[in-house]
Amino acid sequence: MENFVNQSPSKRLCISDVLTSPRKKIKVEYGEEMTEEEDEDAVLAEFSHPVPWQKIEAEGLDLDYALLFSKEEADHLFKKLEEEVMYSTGEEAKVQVFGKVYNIPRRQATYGDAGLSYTYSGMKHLACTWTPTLEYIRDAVTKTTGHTFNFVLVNRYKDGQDHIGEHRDDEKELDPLCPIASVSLGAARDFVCRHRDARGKQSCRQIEPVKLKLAHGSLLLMNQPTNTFWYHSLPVRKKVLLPRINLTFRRILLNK
Ligand SMILES: O=C(O)CCC(=O)C(=O)O
Repeated sequence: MENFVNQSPSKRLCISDVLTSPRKKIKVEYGEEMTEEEDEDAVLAEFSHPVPWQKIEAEGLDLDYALLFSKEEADHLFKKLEEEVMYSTGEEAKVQVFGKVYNIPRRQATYGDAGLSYTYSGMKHLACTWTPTLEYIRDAVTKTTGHTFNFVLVNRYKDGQDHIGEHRDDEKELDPLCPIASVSLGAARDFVCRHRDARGKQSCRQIEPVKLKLAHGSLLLMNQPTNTFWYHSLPVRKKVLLPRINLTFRRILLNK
């Protein structure tokens, strides 16, 4: 298996250029950090879901990764989302790439505050009203990170054939001060980040991709300026037979 930065506790520590003491740090609200030894009790008192964070850094890349929900809670949330989320059909289930329109290789839905919309890959997506489970997860992410979100993009991958190609979430209507918070439920999937200067045949630099396995119940924060310099994708994995739901909570700027 390749260099996955969160593959196993023993492997984590080998990749010292992208990780900073993953087991020693707990991230607290508004980005401060303190050691477990120093103030574990205060952290446990403050958050309903105490989460050990891993910081993953590379040139222009800044990610935080943690397990947010226990297996039991994640199982329950997955089941509730399967009941509640209504996925897009028709034109909204298509994507435009270099002027050509394709069916997306997964299912998608957009939820958020009243009146919000988000345009990506050439299609405008209106927000449906938050469901109770999406609100619950959004509030758990806010409680843990200190950031508020007014929109979520839901991606459902029926199995490892479903995927998302390399892209950046760099639309101008996204608030640059707010990270994109990605919650994963269901089958663990590989998540690959590639620097914009190290992509394809025209690549002008050799920069190693950063690869993570996004676990059931996990939370990944894509902090600034990650989406300026790095593309991300969820590649096809034929051996994955189970479904996965991913929620990317975002803050959309009003009047953009
Ligand atoms: O499913 C994932 O983990 C990735 C989703 C994604 O790339 C996006 O919502 O922009």
